[in-house]
Amino acid sequence: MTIERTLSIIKPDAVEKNRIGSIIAMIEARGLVIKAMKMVQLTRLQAQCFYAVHRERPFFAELVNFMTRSPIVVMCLEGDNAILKYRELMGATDPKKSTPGTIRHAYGKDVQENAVHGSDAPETALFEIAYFFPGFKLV
Ligand code: FUP
Repeated sequence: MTIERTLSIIKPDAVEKNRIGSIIAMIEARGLVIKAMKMVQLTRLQAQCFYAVHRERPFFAELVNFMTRSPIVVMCLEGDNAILKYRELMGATDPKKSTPGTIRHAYGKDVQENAVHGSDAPETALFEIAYFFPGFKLV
């Protein structure tokens, strides 16, 4: 058993579609436990800093516009192998290539409006959890 924590975001598109509860139900059904949660609307600066790793990518400006257009729900999830388990539950970045049963297959539209975010590695999870929940126990 490797108990991990990971950061999950329900993105603006899914919040606008009133899917917060449906997505949380999928997360809980997968055995992941919500250890912290809040609903916030990101400023442009907050979105730019969170996605700083993508700042040179051609889609960066659009991504910041999208992530700031409506509130998001941010959660710290915990469970055995939580990082990979949640990535599998999210499905492929492009919802059209995602597997049935995944969150992005159910609620995503395209590579930008893909309903959810999840940390992709232990170091990323540490940074992302601390970014949204400063002072929170990280592991
Ligand atoms: P993922 O880890 O599955 O969220 O996907 P990536 O790390 O490849 O992409 C990071 C973010 O950039 C995702 F939220 C989706 C977004 N993105 C775009 O907005 N446009 C693109 O063409 C590709 C990715």
